[in-house]
Amino acid sequence: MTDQRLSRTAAAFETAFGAAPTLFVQAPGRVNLIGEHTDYNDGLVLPCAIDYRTAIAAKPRSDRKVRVVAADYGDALDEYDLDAPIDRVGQPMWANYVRGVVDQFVKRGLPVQGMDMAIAGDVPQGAGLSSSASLSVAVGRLFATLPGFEALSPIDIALIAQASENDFVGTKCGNMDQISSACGVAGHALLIDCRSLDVKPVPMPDNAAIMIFNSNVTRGLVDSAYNVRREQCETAARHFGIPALRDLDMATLQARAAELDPVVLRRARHVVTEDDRVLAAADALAAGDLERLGELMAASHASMRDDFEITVPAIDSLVAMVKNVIGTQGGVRMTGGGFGGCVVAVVPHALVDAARAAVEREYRSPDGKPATIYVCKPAAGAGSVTP
Ligand code: GAF
Repeated sequence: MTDQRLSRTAAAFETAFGAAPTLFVQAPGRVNLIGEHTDYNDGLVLPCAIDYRTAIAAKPRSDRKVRVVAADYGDALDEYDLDAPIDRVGQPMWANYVRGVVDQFVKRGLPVQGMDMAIAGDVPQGAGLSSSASLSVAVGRLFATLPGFEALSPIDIALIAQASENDFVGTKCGNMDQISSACGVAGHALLIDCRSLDVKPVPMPDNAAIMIFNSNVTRGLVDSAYNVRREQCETAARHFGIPALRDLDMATLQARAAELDPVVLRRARHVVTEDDRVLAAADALAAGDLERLGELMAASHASMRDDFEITVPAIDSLVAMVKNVIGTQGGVRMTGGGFGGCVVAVVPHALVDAARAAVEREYRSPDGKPATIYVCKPAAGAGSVTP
């Protein structure tokens, strides 16, 4: 077994349950190239699944018991019965991502059976790279291998994972992270229409690498700030009598700007302009036009900083450091929910080392930490794996 994640899950499984697992699944994290806070506005996003994943080794049981061991959390065990109500637990938090998906399956009347599972992963946690979505999607993908689940598509699994996070875990996220994890295509970004759920793979240019710089700035108050942004977007949509900001255009927004609270106006302007940038960025990526992609990523970052107000000074400085190295030859912006987390850059392979060296030399978080740097490849979505 060469994949380190799989061998760790297999070892944790055998230690905890005294038998060998019979099923292996994995689901990737994601990085969003452009299209931030547009998913819950029914808009457009351009993420890709990354080659950092959550893996599960499992064995179906003949009874109604679920036992889950977390190799990344000291082999902590969570155990429950499918015939009793599945409750949210205070601790450990990871257990809720598994419980929530199982609960969704039960509520949808799917023929869930008992299962032993061991989980391990290498998606950086708390960095905005969707480690939790990858866990939820991996659990969904695991149960989807059982008889009676054949009709579930990758989008169904993504929506079940999102429903679990919304209703069980209590995070009011959109659908981008789960769709990216469930539907990723190796070597491609995904142009996702978060309303129609259409997913269009866009090839990554051969000459470009994806770099992720984790600022190691803790994303404080991220949930409450995220929810406030959502409410402001919903306020703007209600004002215009439309289902979501996806349905607003710039001409209408400009003509009726004076009707809106200035903060709500800025939030709406970010979403409307960001949707346009996503479409243009997908075209630029498909054409291998890194200069145009760079302009769009810069405009996206400025919009997140000035209109949506979700960047922080350390992130702005990290973006400037990378931009200084890549100039017009690629793009860089904050990625994910905001208030810290990661910066993503699409850069020619030839500039990877220079960008890394500049950030290693120049960047420190407010509490003195260097950035953690990843070079990743757009990866395939969740699936079964043969060890
Ligand atoms: C988080 C959410 F989970 C996503 O749904 C999305 O809204 C993103 O923030 C911002 O684009 O990752």
